Amino acid sequence: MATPAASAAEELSKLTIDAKWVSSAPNLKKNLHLLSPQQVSLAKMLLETDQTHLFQHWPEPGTDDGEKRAFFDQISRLNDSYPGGLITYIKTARELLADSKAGKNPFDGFTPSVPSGEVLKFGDDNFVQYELNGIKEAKDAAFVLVAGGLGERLGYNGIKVALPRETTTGTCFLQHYIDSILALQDASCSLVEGGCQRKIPLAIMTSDDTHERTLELLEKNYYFGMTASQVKLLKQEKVACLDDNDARLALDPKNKYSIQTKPHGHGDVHSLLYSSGLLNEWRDAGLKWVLFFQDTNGLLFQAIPASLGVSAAKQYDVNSLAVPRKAKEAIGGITKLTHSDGRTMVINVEYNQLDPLLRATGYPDGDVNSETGYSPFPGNINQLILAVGPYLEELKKTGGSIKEFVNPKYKDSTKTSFKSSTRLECMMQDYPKTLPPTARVGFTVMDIWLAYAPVKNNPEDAAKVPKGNPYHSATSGEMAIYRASSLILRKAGVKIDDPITEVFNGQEVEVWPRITWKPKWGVSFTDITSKIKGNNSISQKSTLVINGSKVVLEDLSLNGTLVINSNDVAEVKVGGVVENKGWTLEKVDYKDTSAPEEIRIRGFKINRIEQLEKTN
Ligand code: UGB
Repeated sequence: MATPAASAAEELSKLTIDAKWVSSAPNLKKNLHLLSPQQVSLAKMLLETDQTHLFQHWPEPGTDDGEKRAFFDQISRLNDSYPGGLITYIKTARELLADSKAGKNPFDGFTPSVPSGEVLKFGDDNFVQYELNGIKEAKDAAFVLVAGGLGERLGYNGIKVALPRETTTGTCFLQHYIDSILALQDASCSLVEGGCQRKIPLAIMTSDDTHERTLELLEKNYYFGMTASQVKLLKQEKVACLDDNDARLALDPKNKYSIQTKPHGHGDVHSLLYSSGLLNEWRDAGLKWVLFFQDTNGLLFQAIPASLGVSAAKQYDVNSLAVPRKAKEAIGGITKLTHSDGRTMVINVEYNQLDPLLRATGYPDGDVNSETGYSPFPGNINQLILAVGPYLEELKKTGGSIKEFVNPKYKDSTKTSFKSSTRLECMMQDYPKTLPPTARVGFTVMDIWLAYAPVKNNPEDAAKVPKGNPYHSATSGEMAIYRASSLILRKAGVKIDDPITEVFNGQEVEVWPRITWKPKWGVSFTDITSKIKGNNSISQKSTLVINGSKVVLEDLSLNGTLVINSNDVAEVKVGGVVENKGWTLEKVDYKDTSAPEEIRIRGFKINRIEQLEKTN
């Protein structure tokens, strides 16, 4: 049995490194005997892809030998976690970097046009019917939360799913999502004779940056009521950073034996679902739908049943949930693209690409609003519904690898060097790019106030968005919850005072009554209207918290704070005049470091002066 050193030497003898390599990688050659045969073949791959710079600083054997081996352990991980290995990554990077330097437009030859899809109006008969159908479908759905992204733009150091969706109850996004899925599961399974045989699964894509803290949040809270087996965490690997147009791998500035890495983008979710076998498992279990959603959109589940109903009615292979989009808003636009060769596809065109594409194809003003006050292209909110069958067929062909892009920050117009290292990225909504023209790709437009208020921008950036465009901040995200709850109850016949306008962290926002309920109280508008009786009114200064499913509001007149807890067994009827000092909003300055981070980023805190609490 050859010793590792002998095998390395043998592997070395096979190493067809021509003189060029030896001269430029002499330090590697001196250290080859330290490496295992697999590591030697990885070294060969690096030399053959012109990565000799990685070894120039390597000292004589005997110094840093452990770090040298650790370097190849990381190379091996990067090689294994990328479809086609590092050699494919570097080759693809060179092609995309050349296109980027040449200013090649990825949409060359395509003409954009406004796509057609289903446009829903909250609460009308069409919406109500789709919603009820969607609840029937929910038991056959799996949910996938992409939560590997860091809150860089948000300037928040924790994991975003741990942020409070609203600070009236302090319920975090992850708890709200799980509460919502469990509420859908109960509502959907109550329609099945004898109940359901299985639970709705939730997969969460994490990354090195979010995995441990997401798992800890789940375990500390007993999975917020889900069984542990109902939740699967899939960790996406980061990808190697690139220092220049030749796709030279970037070394970590803090460690010359480590390759710098950054997230590859939420598009990884497709290859992870496929390679983990989870998608096959869901198909074998008879599931029909996979719903993808992102980490900080607290309104989302109010729109999911109806959009699932649209998917079922139209038998869409792909249904993108969309909202009316303001021109120049930092969200992608759903666009029909027709190629000169006849190919068509309906896909998301990212916000930084839409304007140049339009200007290059007969829209001289680029990305502008139409007479409706909104862009003609619906806004992508990264909430996709895919039909399991066609999805699995497609991934069998592609392995889940998604068309990538590169977005280097060049030093100057010569585009010859970067301000900082770049990397290949992919987006989950680019999945339809590889689909055949026969694929049934549609979208469902929802009211923004009902469906979409992500928390992405830190206060400074939020305060700078073009006037009239959404802030996408912690402030606007929380206020949107109260506005949506108020508008839903108004539609259900409750008299709700108009909001007042206040400024928090430099953002002027509408402050509606602080109304929030547990998802199980109302999974559909039909459900909610069945729990509103008589004449109810809620003043602007009020707070209403409904913590149970069997709560009925009847002839309630609220001017203060009312918290209703119900054990979901006996019905709790709440009415009459409730008047107290209530809970007030107090401004908190973003720079006030004495306040917790999750409070500073929204610019206010709630003072609980007086409330009435009813528990059955
Ligand atoms: N995410 C991951 O899980 N892994 C990653 O590597 C990166 C992100 P961002 P983005 O709805 O407002 C998207 O960064 O990508 C998760 C759409 O592209 O918050 O800039 C991350 O945790 C855009 O068309 O958003 O923009 C988060 O949950 C528009 O829809 C999610 O992916 C925009 O979202 C989104 O990542 C939006």
